[in-house]
Amino acid sequence: MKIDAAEFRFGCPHYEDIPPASLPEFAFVGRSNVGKSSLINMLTGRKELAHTSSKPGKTRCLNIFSINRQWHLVDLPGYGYAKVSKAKQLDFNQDVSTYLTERSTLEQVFLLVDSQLEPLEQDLYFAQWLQECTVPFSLILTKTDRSSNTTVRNHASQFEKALAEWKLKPNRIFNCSAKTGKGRGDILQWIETRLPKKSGKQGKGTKINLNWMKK
Ligand SMILES: Nc1nc2c(ncn2[C@@H]2O[C@H](COP(=O)(O)OP(=O)(O)O)[C@@H](O)[C@H]2O)c(=O)[nH]1
Ligand SMILES: [Mg+2]
Repeated sequence: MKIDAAEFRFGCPHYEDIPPASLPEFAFVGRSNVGKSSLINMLTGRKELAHTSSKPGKTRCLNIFSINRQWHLVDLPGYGYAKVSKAKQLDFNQDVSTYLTERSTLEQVFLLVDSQLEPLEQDLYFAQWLQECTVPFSLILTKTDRSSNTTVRNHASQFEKALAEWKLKPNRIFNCSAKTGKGRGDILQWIETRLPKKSGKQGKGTKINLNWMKK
């Protein structure tokens, strides 16, 4: 998939304020600092689209980007904030969990995990929760350029083992590096196969709900 257009559409901490469901959505989520913003910039080929920050917990909004006016990339707040209060953390998680369980156009979640680390319980619990809520997900092992191929392979197979033990079934597992661009083609191609085929005809009678703009 060639990315012709990537535009920031909307950013808000609360689920009830986000625009009504329209295009197919692919959401990206993971612990703070896992490399989510860097990956989004790498996938879209835009250097500053998702703000890359070294401060954990800075991305607190559900951010929606329109890609090729065909699908939405949704950047969800990271979980496991170190520097936000427990009460706030709960707040953010509530909005994320509502989004993940109620958004009708959500096609799939990409759960990012750090390839430099052995599988973390926190990530496995999150994957378990997704599966219990019947939210389809794939795993992305990030920052593969930072370790040797052997280390990445070891961690990947530890992950596969843990997934089997926890009876978790991701659609796919991708290896990625925002630095080298590894995995970009695979992920974009995978997303493309999930998009409705372009018919060349205008969709008839598609009602757009604009109520949210009137608030
Ligand atoms: N070498 C390398 N560094 C990365 C990669 N992805 C992210 N980083 C670095 O990891 C840190 C956290 O990345 P960021 O994208 O802000 O993580 P986020 O908190 O999940 O959005 C930053 O210093 C990035 O430059 C990668 O693929 N390779
Ligand atoms: Mg970020």
